[in-house]
Amino acid sequence: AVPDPWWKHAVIYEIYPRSFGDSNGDGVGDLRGITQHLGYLQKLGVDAIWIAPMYPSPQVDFGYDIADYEAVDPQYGSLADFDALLREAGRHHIRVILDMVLNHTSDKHAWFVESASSRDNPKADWYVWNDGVDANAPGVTPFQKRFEHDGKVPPNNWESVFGGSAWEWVPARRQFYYHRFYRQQPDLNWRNPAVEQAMFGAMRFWLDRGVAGFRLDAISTLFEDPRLRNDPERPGTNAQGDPNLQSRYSDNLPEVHDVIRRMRAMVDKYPGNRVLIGETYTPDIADLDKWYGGPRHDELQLPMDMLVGFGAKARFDAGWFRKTLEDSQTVHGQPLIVFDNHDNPRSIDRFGDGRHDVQRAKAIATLLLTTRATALTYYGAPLGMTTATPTRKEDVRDPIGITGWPKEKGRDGERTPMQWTPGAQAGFSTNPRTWLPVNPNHATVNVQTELAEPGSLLNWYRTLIALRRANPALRDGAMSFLDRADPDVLIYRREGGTPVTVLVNFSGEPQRIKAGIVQGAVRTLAATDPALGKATTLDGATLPPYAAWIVTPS
Ligand code: TEU
Repeated sequence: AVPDPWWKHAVIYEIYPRSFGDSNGDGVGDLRGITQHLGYLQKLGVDAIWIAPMYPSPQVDFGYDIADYEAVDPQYGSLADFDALLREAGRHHIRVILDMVLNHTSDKHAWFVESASSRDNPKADWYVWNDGVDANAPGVTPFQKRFEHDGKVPPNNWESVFGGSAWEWVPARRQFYYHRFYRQQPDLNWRNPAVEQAMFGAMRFWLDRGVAGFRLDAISTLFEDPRLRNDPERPGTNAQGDPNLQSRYSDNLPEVHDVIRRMRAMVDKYPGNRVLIGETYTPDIADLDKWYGGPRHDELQLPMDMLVGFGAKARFDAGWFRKTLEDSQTVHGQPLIVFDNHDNPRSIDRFGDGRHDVQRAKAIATLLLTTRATALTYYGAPLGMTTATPTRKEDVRDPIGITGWPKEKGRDGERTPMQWTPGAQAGFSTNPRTWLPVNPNHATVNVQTELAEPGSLLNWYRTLIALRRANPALRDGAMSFLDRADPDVLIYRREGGTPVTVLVNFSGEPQRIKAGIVQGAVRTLAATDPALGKATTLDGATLPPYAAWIVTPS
């Protein structure tokens, strides 16, 4: 039989390269800093790292504004450093996944500089240009009028995800260009086949070097509504309300799926099961399923399921997780679940109550690593690093926080330096001036201290990852929920030669397990409370507050 592709069982670890390890003492993380810490990642049990963009960039959006897709930003190192990282990662049995930003480039990319220079240059049609409309034309909204230039306003009311109009005026062309994100991130025109060719070429550049695949940034918004219809206006604001719900007419258009199918065919020509992961914030599971290609299954292998961990109603609740995890099993492919990334406050804070945060984080880790899903984690999450949101405007680095202060404080809080030791700069850098301040809680929340504490969150992650690797049911088995009405305790069974049952108490009270849920004698594979390990049956056993318990028939 053909063995399952590696990504089906993987633990994937997102690295924000500015914040992981600083090898040259400039206060900013770099590629060698990642290479130096591969031993730690191997010990944790990570199968692959996804590195957020490390290409040359003006760093307006910290790398998500790319100025050259086929090189490394000098502040992160060189192409030789990248090749060394790839080689060393291989020695540690860790694959490397890169971030690919296809929706837009930096406004400093040579393509855009050329495109913006005139209406008739060779790249004139590589971005989304528009003449705009007369400021006095019928139907022009007050929002559009705020962006008037020489009697022209943007062609519609579309808003940038990061605020303001999504259209920016360029005097040299006397036209507007479209930017879904910052104005320094002009959208590429994917209706021009030359754009697809160039971007696929960039992907091949890295595939040829040996990367294991890509995480596709903002993939649902490659195409815009050709009719440029206005988004619905909301009183007091312009069109959009929810930054994670894409604009009404320009999200998930059929054209993007054609691109992905061609991309998948290209990637599949490479040996070694290269993988396409999508940043797919979707409103519901049916929408998510489209990203797999539905029953044809010819698009992304791993679109991210953002519903379990980031859904609008996500809360620390057995019912919420039972419902969304059950939904995640209905897609035409392997689910990929995620609780943490570089765009959202850390899950330990979102799901914590301020008093039992580490216990609750262990429950979340249990879901991440023992349900039937590929697991995506984020640097610092296994330590319980917390969100350190700036409290003063002058400390903010993320432009969202700079322009939106004090309403928006930006994403710096979830991007602070990795906490390796209790020492200076948490062992991240020798330079006291790190690009974001080191969280003072590194005195206790750090790799060195937690490795030495048997009950630490980090050691719970290590236990779960090791178990997931070694146990066929946890690695691969089908999942079904037991006692589906219980409001406090989540119980699920993973099938296999020897089945495994996982129990998680989501309440702050002890919970007695109902008789007959799991019959027969059991043996503990792992438990957050060592006392549970002594039990030989689940009948009548009691789960302490927030406990997680993993058993198998004895
Ligand atoms: O994010 C895309 C995205 O959907 C954002 O709107 C995200 O929801 C927002 O950052 C939350 O505050 C990706 C990257 O993950 C993000 O870091 C980039 O800023 C963005 O694309 C533009 O490239």
